[in-house]
Amino acid sequence: MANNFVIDEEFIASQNSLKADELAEDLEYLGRRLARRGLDPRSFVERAKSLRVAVPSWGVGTGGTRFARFAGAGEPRNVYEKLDDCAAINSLVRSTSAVSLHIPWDKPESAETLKNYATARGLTFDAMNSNTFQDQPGQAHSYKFGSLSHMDPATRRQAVDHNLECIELGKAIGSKALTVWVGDGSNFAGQSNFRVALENYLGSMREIYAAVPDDWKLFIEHKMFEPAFYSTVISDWGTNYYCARELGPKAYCLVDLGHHAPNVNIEQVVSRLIQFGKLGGFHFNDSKYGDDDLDTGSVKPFQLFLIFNELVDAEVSKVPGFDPAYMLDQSHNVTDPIESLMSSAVEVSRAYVQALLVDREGLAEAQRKGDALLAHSILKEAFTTDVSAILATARIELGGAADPLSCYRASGYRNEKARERPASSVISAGIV
Ligand code: PSV
Ligand code: MN
Repeated sequence: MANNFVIDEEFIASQNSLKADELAEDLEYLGRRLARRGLDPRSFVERAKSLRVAVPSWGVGTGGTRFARFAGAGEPRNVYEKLDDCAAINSLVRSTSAVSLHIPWDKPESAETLKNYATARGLTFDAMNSNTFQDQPGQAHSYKFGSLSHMDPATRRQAVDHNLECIELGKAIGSKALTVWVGDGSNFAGQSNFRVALENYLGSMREIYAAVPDDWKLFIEHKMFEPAFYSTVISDWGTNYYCARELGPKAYCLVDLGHHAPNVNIEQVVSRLIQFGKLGGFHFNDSKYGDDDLDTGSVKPFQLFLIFNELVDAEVSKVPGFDPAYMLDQSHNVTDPIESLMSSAVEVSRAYVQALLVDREGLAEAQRKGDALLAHSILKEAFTTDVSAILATARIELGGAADPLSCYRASGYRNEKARERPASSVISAGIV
């Protein structure tokens, strides 16, 4: 342990005491504001404490673009160091106790060792992610022209087997879901037969589905473009929904916020999937142009709020089977990934609590009367309420930081890791 610096609880508590007066003042003001509406901030603190969002193992390293990757100091060099960083994030924000792994990037030598390592740090494993969008050394068949939808049955077989391997590893480490995203598609009109490609994909997915344990979920990600730029096989939520329905009750649609055409009404997509009983979960991130993988809530916080407005609407309406999984999926090119993941997790909680503040009866009444502006202003009132004090209180009560960013910076964690983890000389590029 001497060579594995952690941000301990005593340090967090001492940092929190520096913020105590400020927080008490903010909470009192917010309490008075909410009391005018007959609301008690306490109940929102409890709700904030219950929200969980998983962090992606691949998000704790510095990301890159297809042009370059500018490595950061003290980056994790293996899955164990990634878990250390995930544990640091969770120690401060307390809403990210689950980690989503990507295989083979995170393939351990021993599943048991990995599981024990995570457990010792208060972490569990969220959805497993398979990777058939890259070739691995020594692989018999290339994914250059697709994987689960490939024209060659042997390539499809290999891609299916990889997913089965992910399920087996997931079972050993306590995961309960598999997320499948394929890069399959085409770059030229005529390159691929759309119908055949989807049939091939479904045939492969049926085999994967059959291996998914009954208490698991199978998440399917749609994505409009990239790396294929003319067409993708699972291009949109409609195709995704069709596939999830074809496969059966364990299959659900996963909405990655960056995977739609610009200006698509994602909150409505979310509502549709809720209504059709197929919303599996999210990969949260934000974007200006495409699948930018920017920090959640950094570009379009109102969109994030509107998505949570749909989620809370489903929660309070007790929609049967509604239980989406929340995950972050981001690429941090110019920030310390730990800082970005912490602030993104906080933004997810913020959107949730703001959505809880929506006067749902007032909204329904305004909708009945066709009062568009009143309906909109009810949403805006919730969205513009600063719930930071509720979020900070929830974190503190769970043992986390009043201000995760300042606490993290004061801890010197990154410098300690830079010392513990000398930079590797490997130059890597790529979206991940
Ligand atoms: C694809 O863009 C994606 O969103 C999928 O979730 C991948 O697994 C992930 O990014 C990692 O690059
Ligand atoms: Mn994703």
